[in-house]
Amino acid sequence: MSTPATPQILAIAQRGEPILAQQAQAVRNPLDPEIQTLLQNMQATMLAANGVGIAAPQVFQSLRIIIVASRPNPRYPEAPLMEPIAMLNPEILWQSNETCLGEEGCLSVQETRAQVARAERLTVRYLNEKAESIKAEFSGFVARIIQHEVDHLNGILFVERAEAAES
Ligand code: K2U
Ligand code: ZN
Repeated sequence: MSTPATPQILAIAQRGEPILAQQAQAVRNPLDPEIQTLLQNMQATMLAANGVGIAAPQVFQSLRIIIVASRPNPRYPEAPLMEPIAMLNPEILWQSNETCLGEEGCLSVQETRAQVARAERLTVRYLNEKAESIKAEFSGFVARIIQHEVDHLNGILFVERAEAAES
């Protein structure tokens, strides 16, 4: 009987790595054990880096997989504490016209914070780690994380969206 592998802390790609500017590929076999292992390792890596989200390209896997794991933090004390959600092949189906400005950071862009305008609410469809199709609505900080992570799947870093620093 195979014992479950211990989660690995993976190297995080830094700004300038080509993989961070690529369009990630859809996951074709969500139930493949390699995908399940990648999900474990992405979550362990995110938690070790004190992140509230992570995208597969950040750990050098050009696949459309993100993990969303909001928790209260100094910049967003009212952020909800949530069980991490793995989203395979996430698609933002709708987003509100209302946007809100908020501070973002990135595990791939050290020592940088910037104000980014994001949609306040969105509806996303994705496959969960059991390959079940889920459609759900999110708002506020969690919606912000989802937009930040989906950007990673499309080769976009938050600094490319950052509002010009207030003069
Ligand atoms: O994708 C990543 O690099 C993880 C980011 C996710 C994030 C996106 C938008 C707004 C905040 C975070 C890391 O969590 S950066 C660390 C962090 C944590 C809480 C608040 C701000 C920055
Ligand atoms: Zn990031």
